[in-house]
Amino acid sequence: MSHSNVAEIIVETLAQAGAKRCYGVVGDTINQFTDAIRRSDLEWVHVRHEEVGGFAAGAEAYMTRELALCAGTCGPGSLHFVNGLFDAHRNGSPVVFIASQIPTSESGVAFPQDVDPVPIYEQYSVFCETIINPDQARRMTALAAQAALAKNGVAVLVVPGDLFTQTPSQDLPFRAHRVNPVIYPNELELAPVVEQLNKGGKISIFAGSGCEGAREEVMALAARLKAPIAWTSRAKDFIEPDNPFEVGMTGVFGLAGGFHAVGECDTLILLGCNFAWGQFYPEKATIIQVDIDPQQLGKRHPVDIGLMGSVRGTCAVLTPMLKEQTSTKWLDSCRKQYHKALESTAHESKDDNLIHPQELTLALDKLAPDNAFFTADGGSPMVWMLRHIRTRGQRRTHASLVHGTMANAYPQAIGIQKAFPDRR
Ligand SMILES: Cc1ncc(C[n+]2csc(CCOP(=O)(O)OP(=O)(O)O)c2C)c(N)n1
Repeated sequence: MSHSNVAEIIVETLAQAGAKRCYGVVGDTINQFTDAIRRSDLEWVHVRHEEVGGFAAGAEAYMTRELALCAGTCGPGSLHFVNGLFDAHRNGSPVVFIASQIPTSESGVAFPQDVDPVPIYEQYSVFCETIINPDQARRMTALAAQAALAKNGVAVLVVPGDLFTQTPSQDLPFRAHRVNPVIYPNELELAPVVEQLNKGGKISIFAGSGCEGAREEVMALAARLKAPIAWTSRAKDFIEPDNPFEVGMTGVFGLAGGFHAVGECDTLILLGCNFAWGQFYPEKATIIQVDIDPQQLGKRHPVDIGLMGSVRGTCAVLTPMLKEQTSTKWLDSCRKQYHKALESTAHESKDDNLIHPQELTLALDKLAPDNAFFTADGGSPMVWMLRHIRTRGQRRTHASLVHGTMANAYPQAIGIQKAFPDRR
């Protein structure tokens, strides 16, 4: 017989998995859970609207790569998290969301506030299950945390309010396991890639968010191929700093350098890149795609060679197999276009008395510390941030880039500030 109740077991299992704080609004069906948090080392962060909690948890988890939590009351409380948590999930943030539910005795009889969160959250989550028996509490919580951390997304745990105070008949030591394997293609799979890249010509790299933690390896590949590196908005922080191959973004946020590097190359290497707008892919080039998730291969545009592997692991084995290219003509032309376009969009209109947003962004870029975090709302603010804030190593940027919602910047900043109180 366990001495802990379900609320205490959930809190303990999540803290063990690395969680530090939980965002939400207290009340009715969640009260026993928040009381267990009060008696633990976890911090409860009160918000006025749950959407803020979803954004804050998502941004905290995005920047720390550790678990962040949020918790909602039954019905409207848990519903309010939708935009924040869809954003967190689509940004690849490991978050566990405790969606409390009406008491089991009232289930199925249209009790006030009854809303089934499962069909809502299962479409954008890595785990979405209900604890229906106290004996499941530790196992289900461990599996939720494990799914969020391993699959980088939101895990939803639905808990009827009356279960929180119940005590399981047995409580086995289930816990979340963390994995971090190095995955790369075998030699047979790499052979056609080596053959294609050794032909030389106009080779470009298009780096996506899968390049997180792979900066050195991507740079070494570009150096060997003399390839310009274009990046997606979510790869900016990992690829932009101190990069002699930089050509910026393509697409509607991008500028000439990235647009030409991607659209007019002979060979395009997509590295952990899930760029969704087909019209910006090249018409004739040979396309090689590397992704840790094989389901992403050829998803956005037809590709010639699809490889499963982490960007870091794949570049590390591929680069030494390649001939060193010597001509920098293609790289130089793309870089020249990028820097020219960056300069001209930064100072678009100077002949009136208005403060143009690009100038304001440049001023922030100049004055902010080298390790500052920047968040920007959906709309043009995020375009100015992505173009004109130079990340310089420790700086980080965040916005609602896949979900594309609005009013995200302030709540995301709350979560980041909580996790990094000493940085701006
Ligand atoms: C929640 C939400 N509502 C509406 C939209 C559609 N939308 C995207 S950008 C935008 C305009 C944003 O306007 P503003 O904040 O003034 O920025 P700007 O016009 O400078 O882009 C709108 C309405 C959205 N993406 N998300």
